[in-house]
Amino acid sequence: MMSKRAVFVCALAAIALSYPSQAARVVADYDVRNGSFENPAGADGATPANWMVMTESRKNAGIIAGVSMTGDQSFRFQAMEKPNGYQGLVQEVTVIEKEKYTFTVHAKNSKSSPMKATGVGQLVVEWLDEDGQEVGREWTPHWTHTLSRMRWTKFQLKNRRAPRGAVKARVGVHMWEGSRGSRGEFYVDNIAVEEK
Ligand SMILES: [Ca+2]
Repeated sequence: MMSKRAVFVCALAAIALSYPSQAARVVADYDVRNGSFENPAGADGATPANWMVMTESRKNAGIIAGVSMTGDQSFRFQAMEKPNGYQGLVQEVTVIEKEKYTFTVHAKNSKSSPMKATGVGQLVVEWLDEDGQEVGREWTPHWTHTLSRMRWTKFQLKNRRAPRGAVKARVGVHMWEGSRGSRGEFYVDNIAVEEK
């Protein structure tokens, strides 16, 4: 027979175990994690938590402290000055087929080292099936050297329906340097996914 104290401890354990699952239900699976790049904090140049960074040069893509739309940090893409150079920032989120989603990113050009030449940035969403195969793709127009250095510009894919078979969306910001390579840098902050 269990003592009263043992029963109390078991009850506490049950409560503790129940909280993570409730919290997980509140946080929508379709939204990106760390969309404002505040984690890890104070980590200039670091790879942001929850995101995958694809680059041939680690120093050219990472968190930048002191430049932000909200919080203290954003993500910086700096040109590698390489023809056809490519860098990407990617996170996969869970979606439900036929539901509609809106994907948002905010981008700003650099005041001190603005984008030059053939470089562009873009928000790209790839719909993936349960085997990880692409079943559809959405993209915003490119931003170029004309991107504002003064204010954050919103780029959005509104009310896009997840195609049949889609279980994930791979949300990505890409920098392409184009045929001549690019110079300069731009920043992105407040990436979000909303369900309609
Ligand atoms: Ca931020």
